[in-house]
Amino acid sequence: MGSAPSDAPSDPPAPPAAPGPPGPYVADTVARTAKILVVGDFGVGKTSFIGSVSEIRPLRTEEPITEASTGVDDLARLPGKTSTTVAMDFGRITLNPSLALYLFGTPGQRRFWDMWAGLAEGAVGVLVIVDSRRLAGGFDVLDQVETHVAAPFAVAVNHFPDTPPHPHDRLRGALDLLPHTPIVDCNALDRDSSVAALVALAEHALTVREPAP
Ligand SMILES: Nc1nc2c(ncn2[C@@H]2O[C@H](COP(=O)(O)OP(=O)(O)OP(=O)(O)O)[C@@H](O)[C@H]2O)c(=O)[nH]1
Ligand SMILES: [Mg+2]
Repeated sequence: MGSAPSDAPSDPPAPPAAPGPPGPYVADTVARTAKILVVGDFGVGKTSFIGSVSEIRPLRTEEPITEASTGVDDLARLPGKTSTTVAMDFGRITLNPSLALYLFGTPGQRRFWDMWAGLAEGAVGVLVIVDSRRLAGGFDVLDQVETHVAAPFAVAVNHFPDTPPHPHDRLRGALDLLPHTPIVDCNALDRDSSVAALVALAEHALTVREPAP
């Protein structure tokens, strides 16, 4: 006749799951999570940055660049760029066994900058990425962040191969940054340097929230 029901008392217990690399679920050791906003001008490397650090397959909203971009978005230094973020990027990184960061990336085209304030809701820190070849674009981005986002920020200079490194004191002056605002160099395509930028931001955000006695 029929076979025994699968939940019969004689069924052996399932073996424990083998430990492995971070999967889709947050590790049991994680006690705190924090939301981080990743912002920057058009094509500075936000999507690349989140893609290189995320331990889960990042959520992307890439669409082909259309003629509406002509004369508006600076594609001169981005010959291989054929798509752009139209809503957001999302990724996750477990920074240490007890802390995971949720990364929300903004769209870079200026007609989408109104979305930033909504995406920033609940963020504890903002990573402002600037393109080492187009520093001037960072000025408007910082203005937008200071006006519409109430969270501490750090600046990550995404270093493209055809530019010399910028001394941080000159950069601080050029972008009119406060003395305590962290500046870090990174390569958005390189995981280690991108993680280092997030660590600098996390440390800064914690210092601002919990100032030393
Ligand atoms: N060589 C080099 N190329 C980079 C680096 N970061 C990004 N790129 C390239 O620059 C282009 C733009 O990168 P994206 O990550 O799409 O930039 P984005 O800021 O997300 O762009 P939008 O969403 O359109 O604003 C891509 O072709 C990347 O491969 C970098 O550090 N070095
Ligand atoms: Mg993007």
